[in-house]
Amino acid sequence: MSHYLQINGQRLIDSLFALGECGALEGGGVCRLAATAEDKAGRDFVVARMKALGLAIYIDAIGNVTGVYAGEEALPMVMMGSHIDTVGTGGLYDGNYGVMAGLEVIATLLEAGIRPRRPLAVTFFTNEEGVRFQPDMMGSVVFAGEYPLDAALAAKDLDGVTLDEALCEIGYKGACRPGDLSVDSYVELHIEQGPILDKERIDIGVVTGVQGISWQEFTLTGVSNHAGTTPMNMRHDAGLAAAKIAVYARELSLTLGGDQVSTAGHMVFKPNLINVIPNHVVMTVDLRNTDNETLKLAEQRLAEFVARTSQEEGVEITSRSLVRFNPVIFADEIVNAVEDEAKRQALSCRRLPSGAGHDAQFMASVCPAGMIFVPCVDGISHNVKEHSEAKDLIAGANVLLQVVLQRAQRAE
Ligand code: HGY
Ligand code: MN
Ligand code: MN
Repeated sequence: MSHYLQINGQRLIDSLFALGECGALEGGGVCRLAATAEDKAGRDFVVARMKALGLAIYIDAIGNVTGVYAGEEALPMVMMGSHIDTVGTGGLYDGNYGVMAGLEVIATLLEAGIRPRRPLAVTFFTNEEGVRFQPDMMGSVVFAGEYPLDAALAAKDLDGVTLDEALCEIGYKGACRPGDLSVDSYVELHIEQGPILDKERIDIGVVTGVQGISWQEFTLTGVSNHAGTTPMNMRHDAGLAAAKIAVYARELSLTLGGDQVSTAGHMVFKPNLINVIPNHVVMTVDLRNTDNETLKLAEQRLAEFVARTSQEEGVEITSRSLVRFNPVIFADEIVNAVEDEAKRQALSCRRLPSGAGHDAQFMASVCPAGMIFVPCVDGISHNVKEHSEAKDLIAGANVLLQVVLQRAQRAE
């Protein structure tokens, strides 16, 4: 009987639009940075939905929130989840979709009077995006015991506010110890955030793992001087040095090829004036690869280029690692279950790694974990134009429903 069970598609779509009201941007999109008032509004919205479903709610010391639908037996739970914080120019689906689809799965089971053997849970993790506080995937990396709670709570935003203060301010610094839940397996439903499924017209992405991520911050100090009177060979132009690093990062990825990608996403000049040679730049470089050895090679070559540039331009350059996560391979039992279920539902599917970081990459060290992707139009994400078709969102949620239900009926 449960194999013919389907989620309520319209209710899922409506819930995504309703959550999108929290931190809605003029003209579309969402800005719901971690532990801001907008994030609180989103958290309150989801917690209210969890309470309406009668879930037991656990909030831990890093602000992760888990709603649990009790099973027939007190066995380790099957967890669904993702995040509801967004980047500053976010869309309706990145993260939010996995959380709201998880609640929709539980609502569907409740309506059908189905209580699985194992408990089912939906979790949203704190600060997955890592935009306001670093590192990213902060809630899940702390939940997995791979990053110290105190260090995470001490992380400061650009205004010097700590995550600890921000969580207290929004009332989401919980009493539970992160990771204190007994989890059998974790399945995260997410939009692909890349172009492959959309371009190849494929319904379901069977995610094999997640790329390794290296985030570095560089601080460049040169000499500010007059833009008109300073001869070119007497300049110590921090802005030029930063631009050379950004261009080199791109060239490095093209040279290494394969899955290597690089992004210079943040660059702040001082004094940032049209007729003054910049003497101070803070910039970031995001390097990623599915292969750890190549990622290490990319980091090494970038470091060598930075040292050379510092020498050539007479600009002091210091670096700080903000994030360094190894690539992750998901558990065969979850990957195969996702693929089998997509095929059973006569959905086209293909295996692929995730280019974006996800909470699942840390849950993979807690229990067997995996992800289900659905297409997003033109592969656009981290952009207010992020969009996924309702039919794809509903198909993904129906695969999630069956995968987690099968896992939750297992005895051992
Ligand atoms: O950066 C990432 O890949 C994720 O969206 N935090
Ligand atoms: Mn995400
Ligand atoms: Mn994201």
